[in-house]
Amino acid sequence: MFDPTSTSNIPADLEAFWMPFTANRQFKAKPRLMVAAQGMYYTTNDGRQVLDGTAGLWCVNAGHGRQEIVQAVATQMSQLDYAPAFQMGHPIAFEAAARVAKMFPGDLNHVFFANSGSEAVDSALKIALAYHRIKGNGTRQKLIGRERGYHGVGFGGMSVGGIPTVRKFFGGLLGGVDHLPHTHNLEHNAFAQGQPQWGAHLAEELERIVALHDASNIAAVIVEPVAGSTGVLIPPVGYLQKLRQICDKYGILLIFDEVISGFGRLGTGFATDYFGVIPDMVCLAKGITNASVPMGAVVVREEIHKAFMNGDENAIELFHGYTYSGHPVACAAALATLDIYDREDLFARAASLAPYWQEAVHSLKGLPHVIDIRNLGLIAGIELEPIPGKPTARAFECFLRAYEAGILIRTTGDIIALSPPLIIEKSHIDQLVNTLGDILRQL
Ligand code: PXG
Ligand code: PLP
Repeated sequence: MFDPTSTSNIPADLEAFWMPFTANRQFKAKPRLMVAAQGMYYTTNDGRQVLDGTAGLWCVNAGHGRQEIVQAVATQMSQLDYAPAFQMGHPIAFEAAARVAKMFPGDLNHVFFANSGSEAVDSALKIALAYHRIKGNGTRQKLIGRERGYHGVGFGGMSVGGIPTVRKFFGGLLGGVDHLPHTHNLEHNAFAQGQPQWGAHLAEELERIVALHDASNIAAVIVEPVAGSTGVLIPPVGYLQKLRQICDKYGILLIFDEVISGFGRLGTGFATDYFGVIPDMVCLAKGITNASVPMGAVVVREEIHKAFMNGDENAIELFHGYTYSGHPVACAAALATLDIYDREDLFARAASLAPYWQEAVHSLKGLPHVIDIRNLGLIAGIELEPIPGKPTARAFECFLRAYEAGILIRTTGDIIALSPPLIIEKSHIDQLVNTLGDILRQL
């Protein structure tokens, strides 16, 4: 039997669990199991402390084992475990929505709850389509994503997403989708610190897409303000502003997928604040509950929400929702999490650490195989030269050695992505970067 308190046990049956986004056979031959976590560190099944350089999967922004969240969740679960989400309510969902809405500027003031980033994305895309239809613009059905974008794994998010392996096995996907080019360019931007100077003009490709399809057929553009999953692509200076201008010019909704960039990752509440660009909808997940309980959300502008609140008062305005939309336990976790962010001023803390972080990660320049380093807020991407004929192998080897050496990093392709909890100390940054440097030197 698996004893979750033991630090050495490996479950006898590893077979039944089909692991997500994992090389299952390789993993099960030599499992890497976490059995506990506190603050900046995981405890592994073989009893080692591993520094969390990735905040789980970009989500444990307040660090691990936060007792305030544990207490809030336990209290909520004993008081009201669940109530129907459709045609019924419970107070804490309203409280959580108002609290999230208050974090956003302008008229981004309504919140639709989901249970993951993927669901948040599919909800936003559906709201965009329904909005245009309700406004009498039912021909606006095309959705525009971006090459190398990641928007989760629902059919909507997969279709607007631009990572080939996430798409190619799954048939025709949604029709009527087109993609902007990605902004990655080593020739112009290698080793840029913070936002690269070159590339704002790539937003003008949206003009070409509009010319091709006509604005009257386009519902929305969705982008990650900072692309995470694909290996950390920082938007060039002026790029997001230009996208906003072109969307405005043609009545196209702009959706920011802030599943990773939200909740302090850039040293501000959201990328929306960092770049000073206000989209029409924002997708959230991950850091909204510090990853303690699954939750996703879409923040929607007043004008969009208002368009639905018309017609017969008995009519359901949006035929969309999840059994667990606004789940009381997730809402309790969200409120406790947002309290921690406020009380410990963690977004400002991330901003104040960002210069040290930038200097630390860029100190790896010049080490073997490192062909680019990029950073913003408490994010870094370190791109390695692939082994000829063996893409991803070099970075994955680096990941395995890092785990053995006591640091958790994330790799995608041949890119190392770092995104630590915002509670990280300078000494942890040193540990992370020095350990990684040693590994790169020996790779
Ligand atoms: N949008 C964005 C921008 C994301 O980064 C999703 C949507 C989907 O969220 P869910 O909760 O359905 O997974 C994501 C998720 C990685 C990594 O290592 C990134 C994600 C998930 C898992 C791993 O880059 N992003
Ligand atoms: N499948 C079936 C058969 C269902 O009855 C439901 C919800 O009632 C779902 C899927 C969707 O589940 P959820 O609301 O948790 O997304």
